[in-house]
Amino acid sequence: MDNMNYSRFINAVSAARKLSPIRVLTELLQRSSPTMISLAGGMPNPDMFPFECANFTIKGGPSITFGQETMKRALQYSGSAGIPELVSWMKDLQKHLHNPPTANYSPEQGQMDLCVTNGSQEALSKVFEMLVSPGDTVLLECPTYAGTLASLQPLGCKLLGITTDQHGAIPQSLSDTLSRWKPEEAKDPSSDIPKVLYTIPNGGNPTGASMTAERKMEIYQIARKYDLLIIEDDPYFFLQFEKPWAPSFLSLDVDGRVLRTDSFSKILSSGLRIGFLTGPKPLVNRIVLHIQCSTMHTSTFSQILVAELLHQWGQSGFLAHVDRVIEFYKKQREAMQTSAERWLKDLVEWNVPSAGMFFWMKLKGIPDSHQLISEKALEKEVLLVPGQVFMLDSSVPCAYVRAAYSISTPEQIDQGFQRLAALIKESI
Ligand code: 09M
Repeated sequence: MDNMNYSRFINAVSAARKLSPIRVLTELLQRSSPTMISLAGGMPNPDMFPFECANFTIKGGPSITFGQETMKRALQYSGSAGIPELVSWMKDLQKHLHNPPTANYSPEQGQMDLCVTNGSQEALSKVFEMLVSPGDTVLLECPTYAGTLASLQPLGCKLLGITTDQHGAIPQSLSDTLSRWKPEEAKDPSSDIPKVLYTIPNGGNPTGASMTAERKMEIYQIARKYDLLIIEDDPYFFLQFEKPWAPSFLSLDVDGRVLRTDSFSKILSSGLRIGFLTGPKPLVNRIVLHIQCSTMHTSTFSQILVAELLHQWGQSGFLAHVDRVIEFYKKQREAMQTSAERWLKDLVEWNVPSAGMFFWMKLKGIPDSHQLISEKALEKEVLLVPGQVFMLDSSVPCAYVRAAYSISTPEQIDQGFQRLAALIKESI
C-alpha cells in the first residue's frame, strides 16, 4: 500500500509554518539537568501569582486538590500539544474506543497522533486553515453546523453540499457529486478536485442524524477512490443513546486519511475548553505549529483539572460517567418527543434522534421559518434556531427549525412546543 502524500493537502500558509525557537528551548529546558542554571526561559515566576491552592468537590466522588506545586504548574505556560498526562490518557482512550489501524504505523505512514485543543472548535478552524486554499471545493453535509460554515466561508472556498436523511450523509449523493471529476485528477495538482470531506457522524448538528456503520464504510471507500481527507467532527459521540456505538471513521482508517475532533464540552464542561484532535502525525504536527503561534496551548489549569479527574476515574469511571450523562439526555429526548407528539403532530415533521441534543423540525405550510422564529416567536417567548443558519446558502428559504432538549426542563419543553404550535397555526 502506498503512503498518503500529505503534502498534497497542506496549503501554502500551513507549509510555511516553522517551529518556534523559543518553544524548542522551553521543551529542551524541561529535560535539562537539575544543576542547570537557566537564564533562557521567558516564563514568569509563578511565586508571584496570587492563587495558592484549591479544592474541587466532585459530584459523587473524592475531591481534587491543587496543592502549592500543582497550582504553580497549573498557572504556568505548558507545551503546545497538551500536558503529557492528558495526551497519553486520551490516546489510550482512543485506542480503547476506536482501535485505529494507524496506531502502530510509522510517522510517514500516518501514525495516529493526538493533541489537546481549546474545544473541538479550535481544532476544526485550524484544520480548515491548514487544508483549504481560496478557490478549493470542500464537501460537507447540508445542512451542517453553523460554526463550521463560519470557519470555512472566509477562506474563499466553494462549499458542495451532500444530501442527508435521518441517517446522515447519503453515500450515493457523495459519489454523484464527485462524478464530475475523475479519480485520477487527485494526482494532478492543477485539478480543482475536492480534497476534504467534513462530516458530523453522530447526533448531527442541526439534524440529530447518526450515520450507520454501512454508510461510513461506503463513504470511506469513496474517500479512498478520490483521495479525500475526512474531517470527522464528533462532539456527540459520547451522547449516543443506543449501544453498541457505531464504529467511527477513525476506526476504519487504514490509510491515515481521517482527522477526528473530540470534545469534552458535552460531558465534562464546555467552559473549560477541552477538545482533542486525533489524526495522522504529519497533519497533527502542522496544527501544533499553528497552536504554538496562536493560543500557545490550551489552558494548563483546565488540562490539569481534567487530567486529575480522569486519572482518578480511570477509563471505566469515565465511561460510567458518560452513561449517566446519556441517561439524562435520553430522558430529555423522550420528553421532547412526547411534547412534539402532543402539540406538533399535524404541523411539523421530524425524526427522533438517536444521539446528541437536537430535533430538526420541518414546519408544514411555512416555506421559510426565519421571520416566524426571529420575530413572532420572540414575542411569544419561545426561542428556536431558524434552519437557514445551517444552510450552505443562507439566502435560500428554509422551512426547518432546530430545537435543543439539553437545557430546558420537560415542563418548559412542553410549554415551548405549545407556544410554537400556536404560532404555526397563526401563520398558515
Ligand atoms: N450552539 C459544536 N455546537 C452549538 C454549539 C454553541 C454557544 C456550540 C459541532 O465546545 P466545542 O468547541 O468542542 O464545540 C464546537 C462544536 C463542534 N462541532 C458539531 C458542534 O455542535 C458545538 C456554543 C452557543 C450556541 C452553540 O448552538 O451548536
